[in-house]
Amino acid sequence: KQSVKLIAGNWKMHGLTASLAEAQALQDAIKAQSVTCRVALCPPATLLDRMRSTLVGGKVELGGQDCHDKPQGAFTGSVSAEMLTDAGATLVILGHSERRAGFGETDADVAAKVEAAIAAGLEPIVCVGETLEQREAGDAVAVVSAQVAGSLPDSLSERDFAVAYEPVWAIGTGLTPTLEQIAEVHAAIRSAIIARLGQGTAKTPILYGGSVKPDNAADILATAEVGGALVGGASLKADDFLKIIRAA
Ligand code: G2H
Repeated sequence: KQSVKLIAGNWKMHGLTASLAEAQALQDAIKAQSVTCRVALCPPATLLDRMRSTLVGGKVELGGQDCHDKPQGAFTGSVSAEMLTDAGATLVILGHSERRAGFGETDADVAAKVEAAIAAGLEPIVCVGETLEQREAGDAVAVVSAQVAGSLPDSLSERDFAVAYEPVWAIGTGLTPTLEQIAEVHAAIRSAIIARLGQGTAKTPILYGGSVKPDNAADILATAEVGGALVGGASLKADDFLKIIRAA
């Protein structure tokens, strides 16, 4: 349904009150230039509400980085999708490899969180990606296709969402796949999304993530089936993130 590129910043566990100045600088720069892509920031949940107040009236969308699959309850330390919405988020990153690897999230867990997110009116960005071991074994396409099939619930077919291809070995390492490798996996992801949810998802954005920087963003964003970027480290400074946004 969408064709405008989405550039989303994933701040991970970085960001205190002082970081709101970076978000403000980003918004001011976007307003001053004619930026046509969608821009989102996904700060720690503690900053969402204040970031909403800081960025009022601008075009920067806000997202969470994870949510629980239940709307509320005795789940100490967790944040629900509805709480993210309440704090100003319209998107949520789900199934990031740091959640899959560090918190044991399975495809079924991710699918349940996606259900919770769409019930709360959030647009999920569902992350998939192979490890270096899987790539070297020639399994990248199979692994990623299986993650897509297992992480996208039926109820997404009528909803806006995005998939992000984030090869685990490219995250925070400065390494990136070749443009040919990105194109190959993005084509496979497109096929897997359509196989799972039908032709209505032929334009669902497939973002690339993993060491996207100002100097490689233009080439990556011009690659076939790359509908945007999920940016970690380079989204923390407004200047760097802006250069990536301008490349979209
Ligand atoms: C991948 C990415 C953002 P970075 O995790 O989700 O981080 O750009 O720092 O590799």
